[in-house]
Amino acid sequence: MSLIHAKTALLPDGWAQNVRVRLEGGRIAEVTRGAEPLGRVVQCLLPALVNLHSHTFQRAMAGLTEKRTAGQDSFWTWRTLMYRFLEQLTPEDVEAIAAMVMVEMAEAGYAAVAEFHYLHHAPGGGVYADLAEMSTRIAAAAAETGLGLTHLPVLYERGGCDGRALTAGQRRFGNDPDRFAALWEAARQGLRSLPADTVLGVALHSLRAVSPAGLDMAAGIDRGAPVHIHVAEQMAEVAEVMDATGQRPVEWLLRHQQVDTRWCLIHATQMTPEETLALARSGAVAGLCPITEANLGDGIFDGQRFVQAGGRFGVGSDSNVRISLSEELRLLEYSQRLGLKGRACLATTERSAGRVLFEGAATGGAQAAGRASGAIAEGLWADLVALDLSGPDLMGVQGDTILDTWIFACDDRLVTDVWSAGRKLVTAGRHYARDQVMQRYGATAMRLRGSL
Ligand code: NGQ
Ligand code: ZN
Repeated sequence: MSLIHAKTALLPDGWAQNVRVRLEGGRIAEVTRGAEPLGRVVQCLLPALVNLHSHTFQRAMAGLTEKRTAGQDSFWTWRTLMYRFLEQLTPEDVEAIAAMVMVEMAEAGYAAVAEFHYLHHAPGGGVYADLAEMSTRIAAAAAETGLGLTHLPVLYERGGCDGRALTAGQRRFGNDPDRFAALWEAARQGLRSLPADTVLGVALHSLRAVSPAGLDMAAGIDRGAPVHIHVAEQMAEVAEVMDATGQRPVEWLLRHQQVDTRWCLIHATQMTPEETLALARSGAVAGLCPITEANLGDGIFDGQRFVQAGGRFGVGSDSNVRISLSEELRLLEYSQRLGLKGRACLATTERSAGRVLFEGAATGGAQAAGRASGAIAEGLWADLVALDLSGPDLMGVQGDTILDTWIFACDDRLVTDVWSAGRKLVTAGRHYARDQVMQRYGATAMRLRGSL
């Protein structure tokens, strides 16, 4: 059992002062307002977020893809570089990179990650002795770093909507539905040694890479588990799905699957207003990755319309080109401002932009990850983050302005402490395993960088 005392805390019904949180068995056992200071004293306590979309391995190519390679570089030329990069990754590399990413996520204020995991096989496409070798490596990184894990093995069947074969660069991802079912079961075994907050879900890579039959099979593999899919990220993707089905990707998915609260639609940057409203009504989470979407030139999510219609959203760091929770939320709001030529686009009359962003991403991220968290409330996992309010920007600041100042004027260096299901990951801004993880990562990344 342990106690945290927060001078100010964001509770489900708003800000409260002198809040004592009692942790037991990884969960929040009791929340008391107006308490005397006992236990670990922090200045500001918030629910820690789930990072709802990540491909950890892409972290090691951050910064290496910003040069001109074609007449006009694009998402698709970046993808070619990404395929070239991943060709040489060993299981040891994948584990070393994942551990580094998880340390960085924790230090940014995330308590958990939903890892959209599609790099399954050996170079050339041969299977490892353990079909879920790579999943087991992600699990090992989670065990070493303590970050909460929602593991999402990804079905990837084909090179495009017309059923074309996988290209050489895609062979490491490929499975037919039967082998995928076996891999998914093996992944469950690989997660066995992880703590009780671990979740196994499922993902479909995209409507390009998964057949309608594959989609039915994977979405039905566990009716209680989260289902994620990359949807409508690029214009060329919309055109390809239109060509094959006569419908736009989000439109097609909403008509052909029972898209409800266990679904998370990643990106959804290309939607008509009708699709945006229909997605908001479905109860599914829109998984937004504003930093990566900007980096890859995806376009702008129709956020104001979606949020005003009651749509649920969360944020993820996707390519991990930069891992920063505050920047992810800032860019989500700023992209709306740039598109709409307005200000405070996601704010309501009662709640500031920072508050809407943070609370929305807290509850949406938890829903998308199938994780009982996202608020400081009894019974939920103790996923908590503490901020330092003693610096020049935050001295004397209260309420929603704390979140606005963190998100729009500061960065993740305000994060002092992070707990994931009660595990203490970060103290004084540093993850407990940072040194050992960084040493291993440094050697790995130096070697890999030569390939791009
Ligand atoms: C991925 N990334 O799977 O890593 C994709 C690129 C694709 C993003 N969608 C590959 N951001 O979509 O085919
Ligand atoms: Zn992605």
